[in-house]
Amino acid sequence: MPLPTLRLALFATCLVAAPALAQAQPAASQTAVAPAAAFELAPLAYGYDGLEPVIDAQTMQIHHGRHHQGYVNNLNAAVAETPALAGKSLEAILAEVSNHPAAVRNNAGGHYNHTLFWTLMAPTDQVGEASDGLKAEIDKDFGSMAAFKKAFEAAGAQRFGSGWAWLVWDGEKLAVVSTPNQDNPLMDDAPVKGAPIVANDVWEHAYYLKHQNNRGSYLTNWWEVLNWNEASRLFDAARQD
Ligand code: MN3
Repeated sequence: MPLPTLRLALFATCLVAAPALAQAQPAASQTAVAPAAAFELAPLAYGYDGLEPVIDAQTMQIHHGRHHQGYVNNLNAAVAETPALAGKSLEAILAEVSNHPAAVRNNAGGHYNHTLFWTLMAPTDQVGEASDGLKAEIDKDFGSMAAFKKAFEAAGAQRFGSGWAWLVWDGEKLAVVSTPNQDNPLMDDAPVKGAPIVANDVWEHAYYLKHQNNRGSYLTNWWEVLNWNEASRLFDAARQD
């Protein structure tokens, strides 16, 4: 066999062998072919039992490992089917979400909201308290911390079915709002837009195992795990934008 032909034959052998190698190393193969912008589920900064007794470990495990993972998987599938979304950040997708199908809306919202939600909670001995700046703004816009909490709990309690309660900075003041399903204040068609400062998931899957049908019990106890350090950081960042 002339040398160039031999080289071609060897090259062809390598090509044929490549899929077998890939099968032998599925993890490496998946990494190599995954789209660069695929969204991923980040681990929690605390254990699944870290929010006990307010939120039980089994609820956290199912909520993070199954529900949130489901949003991530479905968002990646929706992005793969929508070339216009390729390479876009989550925030950029939310800012134009009214142009896209419900699968994009629900799963982009679900991924954003839950990613934020996990960071806005912490074990009770690590939650800190609202910064002086955030406290002053809450007093200014709601009258008192107690009045803010009451308004936030009411927004969560009045949301029928699934949805979220939010504290948002609209650029001039703080406001309490509620959104249905996985909608959020970053969406281009949100009735109230702004930077999320506090967010609470009020769908039953967030609390049902421990609090059953008593959403009010979940809402009033949830303050014990609200990560004020993170809420204060978000408020400072939003005011500087
Ligand atoms: Mn949820």
